[in-house]
Amino acid sequence: MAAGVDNDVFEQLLAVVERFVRERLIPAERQVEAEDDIPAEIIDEIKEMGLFGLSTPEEFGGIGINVPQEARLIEALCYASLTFRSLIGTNVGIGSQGIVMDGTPEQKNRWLPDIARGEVIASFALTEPDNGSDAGGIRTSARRDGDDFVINGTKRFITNAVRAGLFTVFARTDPDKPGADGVSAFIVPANTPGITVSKPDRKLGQRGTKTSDVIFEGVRVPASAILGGPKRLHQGFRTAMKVLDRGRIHVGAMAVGQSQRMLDIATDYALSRRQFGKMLGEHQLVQGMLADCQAELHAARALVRATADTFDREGKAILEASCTKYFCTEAAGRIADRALQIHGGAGYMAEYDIERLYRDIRLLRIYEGTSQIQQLVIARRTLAGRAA
Ligand code: COS
Repeated sequence: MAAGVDNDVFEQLLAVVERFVRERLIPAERQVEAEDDIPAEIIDEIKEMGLFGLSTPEEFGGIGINVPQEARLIEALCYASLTFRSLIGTNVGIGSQGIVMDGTPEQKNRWLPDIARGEVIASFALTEPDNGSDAGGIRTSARRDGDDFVINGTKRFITNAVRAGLFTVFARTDPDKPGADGVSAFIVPANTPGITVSKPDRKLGQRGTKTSDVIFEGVRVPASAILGGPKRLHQGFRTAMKVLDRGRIHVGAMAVGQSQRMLDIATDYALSRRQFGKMLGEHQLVQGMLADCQAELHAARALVRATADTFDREGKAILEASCTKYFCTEAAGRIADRALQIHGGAGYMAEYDIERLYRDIRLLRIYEGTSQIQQLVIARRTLAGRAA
Protein backbone atom coordinates (compact mmCIF):
# COMPACT_ATOMS: atom_id res chain seq x y z
CA MET A 1 0.00 0.00 0.00
CA ALA A 2 1.26 3.53 -0.82
CA ALA A 3 2.29 5.19 2.41
CA GLY A 4 -0.32 7.93 2.55
CA VAL A 5 -0.48 9.73 5.86
CA ASP A 6 -0.37 8.06 9.23
CA ASN A 7 -3.78 6.60 10.13
CA ASP A 8 -4.32 8.74 13.23
CA VAL A 9 -3.36 11.90 11.38
CA PHE A 10 -5.71 10.94 8.58
CA GLU A 11 -8.65 10.31 10.93
CA GLN A 12 -8.05 13.74 12.49
CA LEU A 13 -7.94 15.38 9.05
CA LEU A 14 -11.15 13.60 8.09
CA ALA A 15 -12.87 14.83 11.25
CA VAL A 16 -11.72 18.39 10.52
CA VAL A 17 -13.11 18.19 6.98
CA GLU A 18 -16.42 16.74 8.22
CA ARG A 19 -16.77 19.62 10.68
CA PHE A 20 -15.81 22.18 8.01
CA VAL A 21 -18.49 20.72 5.72
CA ARG A 22 -21.16 20.98 8.44
CA GLU A 23 -20.23 24.34 9.89
CA ARG A 24 -18.87 26.33 6.95
CA LEU A 25 -19.65 24.77 3.57
CA ILE A 26 -23.27 23.65 3.82
CA PRO A 27 -24.36 26.99 5.34
CA ALA A 28 -22.64 28.82 2.42
CA GLU A 29 -24.26 26.77 -0.36
CA ARG A 30 -27.12 29.17 -1.05
CA GLN A 31 -24.78 32.13 -1.23
CA VAL A 32 -22.59 30.25 -3.72
CA GLU A 33 -25.66 29.44 -5.81
CA ALA A 34 -26.91 33.04 -5.76
CA GLU A 35 -23.55 34.67 -6.45
CA ASP A 36 -22.18 31.98 -8.79
CA ASP A 37 -18.93 32.12 -6.86
CA ILE A 38 -17.28 30.82 -3.70
CA PRO A 39 -16.81 33.50 -1.01
CA ALA A 40 -13.17 34.60 -0.77
CA GLU A 41 -12.97 33.80 2.95
CA ILE A 42 -13.93 30.17 2.29
CA ILE A 43 -11.28 29.91 -0.41
CA ASP A 44 -8.75 31.21 2.14
CA GLU A 45 -9.87 28.68 4.74
CA ILE A 46 -9.58 25.85 2.21
CA LYS A 47 -6.03 27.02 1.45
CA GLU A 48 -5.12 27.22 5.13
CA MET A 49 -6.38 23.68 5.70
CA GLY A 50 -3.98 22.50 3.00
CA LEU A 51 -6.74 20.89 0.93
CA PHE A 52 -5.18 21.99 -2.38
CA GLY A 53 -2.24 19.75 -1.54
CA LEU A 54 -4.15 16.67 -0.42
CA SER A 55 -2.62 14.34 -2.97
CA THR A 56 0.69 16.16 -3.54
CA PRO A 57 3.51 14.06 -2.06
CA GLU A 58 4.80 15.35 1.27
CA GLU A 59 8.31 15.96 -0.14
CA PHE A 60 6.77 18.67 -2.34
CA GLY A 61 4.86 20.28 0.50
CA GLY A 62 1.55 18.45 0.20
CA ILE A 63 -0.35 16.23 2.63
CA GLY A 64 0.35 13.16 0.52
CA ILE A 65 -2.73 11.05 1.12
CA ASN A 66 -2.99 7.79 -0.81
CA VAL A 67 -5.91 6.85 -3.07
CA PRO A 68 -7.99 5.00 -0.43
CA GLN A 69 -7.61 8.00 1.89
CA GLU A 70 -8.44 10.37 -0.97
CA ALA A 71 -11.61 8.41 -1.66
CA ARG A 72 -12.80 8.73 1.94
CA LEU A 73 -11.87 12.38 2.21
CA ILE A 74 -13.47 13.39 -1.09
CA GLU A 75 -16.62 11.50 -0.11
CA ALA A 76 -16.74 13.54 3.11
CA LEU A 77 -16.07 16.84 1.30
CA CYS A 78 -18.75 16.08 -1.28
CA TYR A 79 -21.44 15.86 1.37
CA ALA A 80 -21.43 19.62 0.66
CA SER A 81 -22.00 21.19 -2.75
CA LEU A 82 -19.75 19.83 -5.50
CA THR A 83 -18.71 23.40 -6.22
CA PHE A 84 -16.32 23.44 -3.25
CA ARG A 85 -14.65 20.24 -4.47
CA SER A 86 -14.27 21.73 -7.92
CA LEU A 87 -12.11 24.52 -6.51
CA ILE A 88 -9.47 22.05 -5.28
CA GLY A 89 -10.34 19.26 -7.70
CA THR A 90 -7.89 20.12 -10.45
CA ASN A 91 -4.98 20.69 -8.03
CA VAL A 92 -5.74 17.41 -6.24
CA GLY A 93 -6.51 15.46 -9.40
CA ILE A 94 -6.27 16.00 -13.13
CA GLY A 95 -4.26 19.25 -12.98
CA SER A 96 -1.43 17.92 -10.82
CA GLN A 97 -1.33 14.15 -11.19
CA GLY A 98 0.26 14.23 -14.64
CA ILE A 99 3.22 16.06 -13.10
CA VAL A 100 3.28 13.70 -10.10
CA MET A 101 3.14 10.60 -12.32
CA ASP A 102 5.27 11.56 -15.31
CA GLY A 103 6.93 14.94 -14.59
CA THR A 104 10.70 15.45 -14.51
CA PRO A 105 12.34 16.25 -11.13
CA GLU A 106 12.70 19.88 -12.29
CA GLN A 107 8.99 20.09 -13.21
CA LYS A 108 7.97 18.59 -9.87
CA ASN A 109 10.21 20.95 -7.90
CA ARG A 110 9.09 23.98 -9.89
CA TRP A 111 5.31 23.40 -9.72
CA LEU A 112 4.16 20.94 -7.07
CA PRO A 113 4.91 23.07 -3.97
CA ASP A 114 2.89 26.00 -5.40
CA ILE A 115 0.08 23.64 -6.44
CA ALA A 116 0.02 22.10 -2.95
CA ARG A 117 -0.31 25.53 -1.32
CA GLY A 118 -3.03 26.60 -3.72
CA GLU A 119 -0.79 29.45 -4.88
CA VAL A 120 -1.01 28.04 -8.39
CA ILE A 121 -4.25 26.57 -9.72
CA ALA A 122 -3.50 23.80 -12.21
CA SER A 123 -5.90 23.14 -15.09
CA PHE A 124 -6.11 20.14 -17.42
CA ALA A 125 -6.61 21.21 -21.04
CA LEU A 126 -7.62 18.15 -23.07
CA THR A 127 -11.16 18.61 -24.42
CA GLU A 128 -11.71 20.61 -27.61
CA PRO A 129 -14.77 21.93 -29.47
CA ASP A 130 -14.63 18.97 -31.89
CA ASN A 131 -13.04 16.34 -29.65
CA GLY A 132 -14.48 15.41 -26.27
CA SER A 133 -14.88 11.66 -25.85
CA ASP A 134 -12.50 11.05 -28.76
CA ALA A 135 -9.53 12.32 -26.79
CA GLY A 136 -7.06 10.80 -29.25
CA GLY A 137 -8.48 12.96 -32.03
CA ILE A 138 -7.39 16.32 -30.68
CA ARG A 139 -6.45 18.98 -33.21
CA THR A 140 -4.55 21.53 -31.13
CA SER A 141 -1.08 21.48 -32.65
CA ALA A 142 2.36 21.97 -31.18
CA ARG A 143 4.71 22.59 -34.09
CA ARG A 144 8.43 22.31 -33.53
CA ASP A 145 10.33 25.54 -34.27
CA GLY A 146 14.04 25.24 -33.50
CA ASP A 147 14.33 24.33 -29.81
CA ASP A 148 10.76 25.44 -29.12
CA PHE A 149 7.22 24.29 -29.80
CA VAL A 150 4.45 26.65 -30.93
CA ILE A 151 0.95 25.74 -29.75
CA ASN A 152 -2.22 26.67 -31.66
CA GLY A 153 -5.77 25.55 -30.93
CA THR A 154 -8.85 25.88 -28.74
CA LYS A 155 -9.68 23.91 -25.60
CA ARG A 156 -13.24 23.73 -24.26
CA PHE A 157 -14.98 23.33 -20.85
CA ILE A 158 -11.64 23.76 -19.06
CA THR A 159 -12.27 23.64 -15.31
CA ASN A 160 -10.71 26.45 -13.28
CA ALA A 161 -9.21 28.08 -16.39
CA VAL A 162 -10.05 31.58 -15.13
CA ARG A 163 -8.23 30.81 -11.90
CA ALA A 164 -5.36 28.88 -13.49
CA GLY A 165 -1.67 29.63 -13.12
CA LEU A 166 -0.74 26.55 -15.10
CA PHE A 167 -2.22 24.46 -17.88
CA THR A 168 -1.34 20.90 -18.82
CA VAL A 169 -2.05 21.20 -22.53
CA PHE A 170 -2.48 18.19 -24.79
CA ALA A 171 -1.42 18.93 -28.36
CA ARG A 172 -0.56 17.06 -31.53
CA THR A 173 3.20 17.04 -32.04
CA ASP A 174 3.13 14.64 -34.97
CA PRO A 175 0.66 15.82 -37.63
CA ASP A 176 1.19 12.61 -39.60
CA LYS A 177 -0.08 10.39 -36.80
CA PRO A 178 -3.83 10.90 -36.51
CA GLY A 179 -4.63 9.09 -33.21
CA ALA A 180 -3.29 8.90 -29.70
CA ASP A 181 0.31 8.30 -30.81
CA GLY A 182 0.98 11.83 -32.07
CA VAL A 183 -0.10 13.64 -28.87
CA SER A 184 2.20 15.25 -26.31
CA ALA A 185 1.47 16.98 -23.00
CA PHE A 186 2.97 20.41 -22.24
CA ILE A 187 3.22 22.30 -18.98
CA VAL A 188 2.33 25.87 -19.89
CA PRO A 189 2.26 28.80 -17.43
CA ALA A 190 -1.05 30.66 -17.84
CA ASN A 191 0.72 33.99 -18.37
CA THR A 192 2.55 32.77 -21.49
CA PRO A 193 1.86 35.21 -24.35
CA GLY A 194 -0.85 34.04 -26.77
CA ILE A 195 -3.22 32.44 -24.22
CA THR A 196 -6.76 33.83 -23.94
CA VAL A 197 -9.28 32.51 -21.40
CA SER A 198 -12.93 33.18 -22.29
CA LYS A 199 -15.52 34.21 -19.76
CA PRO A 200 -16.91 31.29 -17.74
CA ASP A 201 -19.66 29.11 -19.24
CA ARG A 202 -23.25 29.25 -17.96
CA LYS A 203 -24.32 25.77 -16.85
CA LEU A 204 -27.29 23.68 -15.69
CA GLY A 205 -25.83 23.21 -12.22
CA GLN A 206 -22.71 23.40 -10.09
CA ARG A 207 -22.98 27.18 -10.00
CA GLY A 208 -19.80 28.73 -8.66
CA THR A 209 -17.62 26.32 -10.62
CA LYS A 210 -15.67 27.90 -13.45
CA THR A 211 -15.25 26.33 -16.88
CA SER A 212 -14.14 28.23 -19.97
CA ASP A 213 -12.70 28.01 -23.44
CA VAL A 214 -8.95 28.54 -23.58
CA ILE A 215 -7.48 29.74 -26.86
CA PHE A 216 -3.82 29.19 -27.75
CA GLU A 217 -2.49 31.40 -30.54
CA GLY A 218 1.20 31.06 -31.37
CA VAL A 219 2.03 30.07 -27.78
CA ARG A 220 5.77 29.44 -27.72
CA VAL A 221 7.19 27.02 -25.13
CA PRO A 222 10.62 25.37 -24.83
CA ALA A 223 11.04 21.61 -25.36
CA SER A 224 11.61 21.36 -21.59
CA ALA A 225 7.88 22.16 -21.21
CA ILE A 226 7.00 18.68 -22.48
CA LEU A 227 5.58 16.83 -19.50
CA GLY A 228 8.29 14.37 -18.54
CA GLY A 229 10.81 16.15 -20.77
CA PRO A 230 11.68 15.58 -24.45
CA LYS A 231 11.93 11.80 -23.98
CA ARG A 232 8.15 11.77 -23.45
CA LEU A 233 7.42 13.40 -26.80
CA HIS A 234 4.27 11.77 -28.24
CA GLN A 235 3.46 10.11 -24.88
CA GLY A 236 0.91 12.68 -23.73
CA PHE A 237 -2.20 10.63 -24.46
CA ARG A 238 -1.01 7.85 -22.17
CA THR A 239 -0.38 10.39 -19.41
CA ALA A 240 -3.92 11.74 -19.90
CA MET A 241 -5.40 8.24 -19.64
CA LYS A 242 -3.48 7.42 -16.45
CA VAL A 243 -4.56 10.71 -14.88
CA LEU A 244 -8.17 10.09 -15.85
CA ASP A 245 -8.13 6.55 -14.39
CA ARG A 246 -7.23 7.90 -10.99
CA GLY A 247 -9.73 10.73 -11.50
CA ARG A 248 -12.50 8.23 -12.13
CA ILE A 249 -12.11 6.80 -8.63
CA HIS A 250 -12.21 10.35 -7.29
CA VAL A 251 -15.46 11.05 -9.21
CA GLY A 252 -16.94 7.81 -7.83
CA ALA A 253 -16.20 9.11 -4.32
CA MET A 254 -17.83 12.43 -5.17
CA ALA A 255 -20.97 10.56 -6.27
CA VAL A 256 -21.04 8.65 -2.98
CA GLY A 257 -20.77 11.84 -0.91
CA GLN A 258 -23.60 13.49 -2.81
CA SER A 259 -25.72 10.33 -2.71
CA GLN A 260 -25.43 10.19 1.08
CA ARG A 261 -26.51 13.83 1.28
CA MET A 262 -29.51 13.27 -1.01
CA LEU A 263 -30.60 10.18 0.89
CA ASP A 264 -30.34 12.05 4.20
CA ILE A 265 -32.40 14.94 2.83
CA ALA A 266 -35.06 12.57 1.48
CA THR A 267 -35.15 10.63 4.76
CA ASP A 268 -35.59 13.82 6.80
CA TYR A 269 -38.41 14.87 4.48
CA ALA A 270 -40.08 11.45 4.74
CA LEU A 271 -39.96 11.78 8.52
CA SER A 272 -41.33 15.30 8.61
CA ARG A 273 -44.22 15.30 6.12
CA ARG A 274 -47.58 13.64 6.65
CA GLN A 275 -49.97 12.44 3.94
CA PHE A 276 -53.11 10.33 4.26
CA GLY A 277 -52.87 10.68 8.06
CA LYS A 278 -49.35 9.27 8.47
CA MET A 279 -45.70 10.09 7.88
CA LEU A 280 -44.48 9.77 4.30
CA GLY A 281 -41.89 7.32 5.60
CA GLU A 282 -44.67 4.98 6.80
CA HIS A 283 -45.97 4.52 3.25
CA GLN A 284 -44.51 1.39 1.73
CA LEU A 285 -44.01 2.89 -1.74
CA VAL A 286 -41.89 5.66 -0.20
CA GLN A 287 -40.03 3.04 1.85
CA GLY A 288 -39.28 1.22 -1.38
CA MET A 289 -37.62 4.32 -2.83
CA LEU A 290 -35.59 4.89 0.34
CA ALA A 291 -34.49 1.27 0.41
CA ASP A 292 -33.36 1.38 -3.21
CA CYS A 293 -31.33 4.53 -2.49
CA GLN A 294 -29.73 2.97 0.58
CA ALA A 295 -28.84 -0.29 -1.20
CA GLU A 296 -27.29 1.51 -4.17
CA LEU A 297 -25.38 3.88 -1.89
CA HIS A 298 -23.90 0.94 0.02
CA ALA A 299 -22.89 -0.77 -3.20
CA ALA A 300 -21.35 2.43 -4.60
CA ARG A 301 -19.33 3.12 -1.44
CA ALA A 302 -18.04 -0.45 -1.29
CA LEU A 303 -17.04 -0.29 -4.96
CA VAL A 304 -15.13 2.99 -4.56
CA ARG A 305 -13.23 1.63 -1.58
CA ALA A 306 -12.41 -1.68 -3.26
CA THR A 307 -11.18 0.07 -6.42
CA ALA A 308 -9.14 2.57 -4.43
CA ASP A 309 -7.47 -0.37 -2.64
CA THR A 310 -6.75 -2.07 -5.98
CA PHE A 311 -5.23 1.12 -7.40
CA ASP A 312 -3.13 1.54 -4.30
CA ARG A 313 -1.92 -2.07 -4.37
CA GLU A 314 -1.30 -2.44 -8.10
CA GLY A 315 -0.57 1.12 -9.20
CA LYS A 316 -3.42 1.02 -11.71
CA ALA A 317 -7.02 -0.14 -11.95
CA ILE A 318 -8.24 0.70 -15.45
CA LEU A 319 -11.23 -1.67 -15.65
CA GLU A 320 -12.18 -1.19 -12.01
CA ALA A 321 -11.96 2.63 -12.21
CA SER A 322 -14.29 2.71 -15.20
CA CYS A 323 -16.75 0.32 -13.49
CA THR A 324 -16.62 2.56 -10.41
CA LYS A 325 -17.20 5.83 -12.21
CA TYR A 326 -19.97 4.28 -14.30
CA PHE A 327 -21.85 2.57 -11.47
CA CYS A 328 -21.47 5.29 -8.80
CA THR A 329 -22.47 8.22 -11.00
CA GLU A 330 -25.40 6.39 -12.59
CA ALA A 331 -26.52 5.32 -9.10
CA ALA A 332 -26.26 8.95 -7.94
CA GLY A 333 -28.55 9.92 -10.82
CA ARG A 334 -31.14 7.35 -9.73
CA ILE A 335 -30.80 8.38 -6.08
CA ALA A 336 -31.31 12.03 -7.04
CA ASP A 337 -34.40 11.15 -9.00
CA ARG A 338 -35.96 9.17 -6.13
CA ALA A 339 -34.96 11.75 -3.52
CA LEU A 340 -36.69 14.44 -5.55
CA GLN A 341 -39.72 12.19 -6.12
CA ILE A 342 -40.09 11.65 -2.37
CA HIS A 343 -40.34 15.43 -2.01
CA GLY A 344 -43.25 15.56 -4.51
CA GLY A 345 -43.92 19.06 -5.84
CA ALA A 346 -41.67 20.61 -3.20
CA GLY A 347 -38.68 18.87 -4.78
CA TYR A 348 -39.13 20.91 -7.94
CA MET A 349 -38.95 24.18 -6.00
CA ALA A 350 -35.71 26.11 -5.65
CA GLU A 351 -36.25 26.57 -1.89
CA TYR A 352 -35.45 22.90 -1.38
CA ASP A 353 -31.84 21.72 -1.56
CA ILE A 354 -32.77 18.63 -3.54
CA GLU A 355 -33.65 20.81 -6.55
CA ARG A 356 -30.04 22.07 -6.68
CA LEU A 357 -28.43 18.72 -5.93
CA TYR A 358 -30.47 17.10 -8.71
CA ARG A 359 -29.02 19.61 -11.20
CA ASP A 360 -25.50 19.50 -9.76
CA ILE A 361 -24.99 15.75 -9.93
CA ARG A 362 -26.12 15.49 -13.55
CA LEU A 363 -22.61 16.43 -14.68
CA LEU A 364 -21.03 13.44 -12.92
CA ARG A 365 -22.25 11.13 -15.69
CA ILE A 366 -20.58 13.33 -18.30
CA TYR A 367 -17.23 14.72 -17.20
CA GLU A 368 -13.95 12.80 -16.88
CA GLY A 369 -15.38 10.31 -19.38
CA THR A 370 -19.11 9.90 -20.08
CA SER A 371 -20.97 6.77 -18.97
CA GLN A 372 -20.76 5.60 -22.58
CA ILE A 373 -16.94 5.95 -22.59
CA GLN A 374 -16.82 3.93 -19.36
CA GLN A 375 -19.00 1.25 -21.01
CA LEU A 376 -16.58 1.22 -23.94
CA VAL A 377 -13.52 0.81 -21.71
CA ILE A 378 -15.23 -1.90 -19.64
CA ALA A 379 -16.45 -3.84 -22.67
CA ARG A 380 -13.13 -3.62 -24.53
CA ARG A 381 -11.21 -4.93 -21.53
CA THR A 382 -13.78 -7.63 -20.84
CA LEU A 383 -13.58 -8.89 -24.42
CA ALA A 384 -9.79 -8.62 -24.54
CA GLY A 385 -9.54 -10.54 -21.26
CA ARG A 386 -11.47 -13.51 -22.70
CA ALA A 387 -9.64 -13.42 -26.04
CA ALA A 388 -6.20 -13.49 -24.38
N1 COS B 1 -3.63 3.93 -19.06
C1 COS B 1 -2.48 3.90 -19.77
N2 COS B 1 -2.45 3.83 -21.13
C2 COS B 1 -3.64 3.78 -21.76
C3 COS B 1 -4.86 3.80 -21.06
C4 COS B 1 -4.83 3.88 -19.67
N3 COS B 1 -5.96 3.92 -18.95
N4 COS B 1 -5.87 3.74 -21.95
C5 COS B 1 -5.30 3.68 -23.16
N5 COS B 1 -3.95 3.71 -23.04
C6 COS B 1 -2.96 3.60 -24.11
C7 COS B 1 -3.21 2.32 -24.88
O1 COS B 1 -2.55 1.23 -24.29
C8 COS B 1 -2.67 2.67 -26.24
O2 COS B 1 -1.27 2.56 -26.22
P1 COS B 1 -0.51 1.44 -27.13
O3 COS B 1 -0.82 1.86 -28.54
O4 COS B 1 0.92 1.61 -26.76
O5 COS B 1 -1.12 0.14 -26.76
C9 COS B 1 -2.98 4.15 -26.40
O6 COS B 1 -3.14 4.66 -25.06
C10 COS B 1 -4.24 4.39 -27.20
O7 COS B 1 -5.30 3.72 -26.57
P2 COS B 1 -6.66 3.37 -27.31
O8 COS B 1 -6.37 2.73 -28.63
O9 COS B 1 -7.53 2.64 -26.35
O10 COS B 1 -7.24 4.84 -27.61
P3 COS B 1 -8.62 5.32 -28.23
O11 COS B 1 -8.34 6.44 -29.13
O12 COS B 1 -9.39 4.16 -28.74
O13 COS B 1 -9.38 6.00 -26.98
C11 COS B 1 -10.76 6.13 -25.03
C12 COS B 1 -9.67 5.37 -25.82
C13 COS B 1 -12.05 6.28 -25.78
C14 COS B 1 -10.98 5.26 -23.81
C15 COS B 1 -10.21 7.51 -24.62
O14 COS B 1 -10.17 8.37 -25.75
C16 COS B 1 -10.99 8.19 -23.53
O15 COS B 1 -10.86 7.85 -22.35
N6 COS B 1 -11.84 9.17 -23.90
C17 COS B 1 -12.55 9.95 -22.91
C18 COS B 1 -11.79 11.17 -22.60
C19 COS B 1 -12.29 11.82 -21.36
O16 COS B 1 -12.46 11.20 -20.33
N7 COS B 1 -12.50 13.12 -21.45
C20 COS B 1 -12.94 13.83 -20.30
C21 COS B 1 -12.50 15.22 -20.38
S1 COS B 1 -11.06 15.52 -19.56
S2 COS B 1 -11.68 16.03 -17.79
